[in-house]
Amino acid sequence: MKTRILKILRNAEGYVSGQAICEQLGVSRTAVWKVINQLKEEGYEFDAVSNKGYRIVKYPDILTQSEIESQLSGGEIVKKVVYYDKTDSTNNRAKQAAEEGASSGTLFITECQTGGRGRRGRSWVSPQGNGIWMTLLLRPDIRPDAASMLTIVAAMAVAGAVSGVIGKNSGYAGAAGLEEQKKCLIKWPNDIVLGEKKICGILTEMSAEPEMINYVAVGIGINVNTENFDEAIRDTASSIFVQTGVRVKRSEIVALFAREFTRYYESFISTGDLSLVMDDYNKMLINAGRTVRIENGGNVYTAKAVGIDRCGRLEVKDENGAESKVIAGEVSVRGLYGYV
Ligand code: BTX
Repeated sequence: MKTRILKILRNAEGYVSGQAICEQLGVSRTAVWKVINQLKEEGYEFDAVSNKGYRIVKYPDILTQSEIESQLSGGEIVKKVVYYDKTDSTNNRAKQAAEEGASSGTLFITECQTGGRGRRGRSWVSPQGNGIWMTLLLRPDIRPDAASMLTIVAAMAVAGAVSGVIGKNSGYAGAAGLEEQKKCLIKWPNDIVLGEKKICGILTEMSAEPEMINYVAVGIGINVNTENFDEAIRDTASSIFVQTGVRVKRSEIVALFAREFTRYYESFISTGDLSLVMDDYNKMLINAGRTVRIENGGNVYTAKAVGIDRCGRLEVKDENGAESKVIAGEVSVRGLYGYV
């Protein structure tokens, strides 16, 4: 009921009377009043005027189930949000819930991870209060070898959502003389970069039979309002706030991510590959047209990145114009002089 009341208030043009909420939801005045008090405790601020009703004047920067679900339309792939104040890793929560039968479209999200994981055993720094640490559980009807493309789909959705939210919020940031809006780009295959620094990483894990996927857990970590980074990652890591000077509400990014993900995911599922979305991806690809250094085991070479193909492989051209394709997971791609 909290989500439904929040949604009514959020979508209202002006004030909404307690009576109108009661009638719409078929609940008592006391029940509404209780929820409003709970929301106040969570940090929502109301303007309450007699004869008119309630209006939310300030939203807290929180990631609770009702804060996020009240911003979804119902048409998204994300159907349900499970929130934790703190957990070891949302990928662990998603995988455990998946084993216990949780449905596709459940999003696990937390304020703080104590054991955030990156790829290949690396760790992911996930402090309290300023980032988005979330995992989307999916049960797609695709071949297991196509699952890695979901990482590409998720990367596009994050880049689209971050660009969208910065764009929306920098309207007034621009007026305050802050830095111009920056576009969020992707470093192949799945690092999201802003101002050439990494603001997001994606860890996709899967449980499958030879011919069938049980589930995929797409874990996404986004540095949103982080101001300081550990010494070890300071050179490459950044946040939306550091890069743009704009503080955005994290739940807005999650809600827009859910919409963007749905759009790209549906295209992906309809063909089983990236043919309908690769042009969009290549427009967001920071490596495109740049020389990259490719490390494949002991074999290190440089080549110019062109773009991805419909399977998500990176097409590169060496100095003699010879083309080849790089497969994610086997190689490391860096810029010639640094991270990109
Ligand atoms: P990755 O292997 O590409 O990146 C890990 C590397 O990135 C680390 O070794 C470190 O150098 C750097 N790094 C660590 N923390 C951060 C950070 N906060 N910002 C920028 N750089 C950092 C990327 O792996 C996959 C990350 C997925 C994280 C999500 S969070 C929700 C979900 N739960 C979970 O445990 N992991 C995923």
